[in-house]
Amino acid sequence: MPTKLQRKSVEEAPFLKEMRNTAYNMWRMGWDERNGGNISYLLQKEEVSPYLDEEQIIRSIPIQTPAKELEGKLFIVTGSGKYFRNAKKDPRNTFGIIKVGRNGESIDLLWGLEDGSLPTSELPAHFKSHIERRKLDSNHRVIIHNHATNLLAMTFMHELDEAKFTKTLWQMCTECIVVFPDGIGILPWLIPGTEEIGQKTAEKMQENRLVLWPHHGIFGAGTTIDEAFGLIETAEKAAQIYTIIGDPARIKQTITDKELADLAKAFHVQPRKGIINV
Ligand code: 2HA
Ligand code: ZN
Repeated sequence: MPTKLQRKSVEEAPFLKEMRNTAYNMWRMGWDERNGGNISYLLQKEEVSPYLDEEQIIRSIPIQTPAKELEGKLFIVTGSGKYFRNAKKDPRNTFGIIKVGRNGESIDLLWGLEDGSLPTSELPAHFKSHIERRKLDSNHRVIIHNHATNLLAMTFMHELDEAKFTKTLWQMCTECIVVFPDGIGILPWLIPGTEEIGQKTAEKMQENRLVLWPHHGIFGAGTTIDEAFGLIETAEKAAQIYTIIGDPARIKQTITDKELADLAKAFHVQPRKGIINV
């Protein structure tokens, strides 16, 4: 009989530390009041195997929206109703490590969510967005949703036209066009947690890694947590400048279209079409 593999405690896993820090930092930024926000992070089998046996299922959870493309994939996710304020002190209840079951019709819990809670209520938007982003980039791994304050405020003050919104953000900080040349997708107002908002978010993710939910929050995608967080952080900073300005009538000068085009060229990025007029 082979000796049973000695596995390490999940609490030592670098991916769990990253999730704890990220969720807690988002709360500190004021972007995740109460149980606001959610994160899902695709894990490689080699990352998980030192800590967990994929065959040891704690419970199986049916999902309304099959995600066949993700069958067998492992994720660490935030739980439904979880307060990110508690992410550091209570990881075993705040997070869950899940494996997507056969045909993507259920998920198997391997660790966490110890109080019997479910994965994030926004799982349809996360899973569908992962599927779309992975079609475009096989390194894609992370979806983050939060209620970034100034982006949310901007959805009351600014026209919800994607091209105009993107251009305003690009003009607020020089780095923006370099960080998100693909711009920002904007949905109409929709009920959160639904299949519909999940589907529409994922459709926007075919073009942009940032998707704005008016009067609610933002979704960001990335190959790493740093990248997805940094993307949201950069757009939120631009939105903060916009809200500090307060009234567009106060703007005396801005980054010109020619300067935006020069920036894109200097940093070798392809800006979304139809925004810069040069
Ligand atoms: O409560 O942010 O969109 C979690 C959410 C739902
Ligand atoms: Zn939300």
